[in-house]
Amino acid sequence: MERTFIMIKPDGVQRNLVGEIIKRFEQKGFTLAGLKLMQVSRELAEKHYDVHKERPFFNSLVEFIVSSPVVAMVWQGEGVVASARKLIGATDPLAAEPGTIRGDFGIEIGRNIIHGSDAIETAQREISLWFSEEEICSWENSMKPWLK
Ligand code: FUP
Repeated sequence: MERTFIMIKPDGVQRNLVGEIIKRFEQKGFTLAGLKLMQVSRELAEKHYDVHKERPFFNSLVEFIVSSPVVAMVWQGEGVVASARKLIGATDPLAAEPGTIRGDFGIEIGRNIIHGSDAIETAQREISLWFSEEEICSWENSMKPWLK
């Protein structure tokens, strides 16, 4: 079963967009497999954004992620990694299409509301970084036929 890691960033949580964002993933037909509100440690934020550690925005990005609670989630379903990226929209909210989460709710690249894994391998790395195995529900014996 394909899975992706989604994080509602501090701005999305503070702006009360948690329900709206979860609703969009639910309505699309994906299945929630893990969910927690958490205050992120600097160590976790730095590991998560390790790929950007040489970029000029790295420090401000880490500061932002640790500044206030985030909602970490695992969503699963057929094609969920690429589909979540479409639901989320372009990195820069001003460039993101209306109808996407960033296109509908954001303006600033440094306050772009939500993170979603960019590839299947990245999703696996991020899920194991943020969640223990016990925190993820498999749904194996409870799948309804209309959920993929
Ligand atoms: P995305 O995969 O769309 O979240 O985008 P990236 O992995 O390229 O960037 C990760 C985060 O770095 C973005 F969500 C916001 C931040 N960022 C900036 O603040 N400035 C930039 O120029 C690029 C990214």
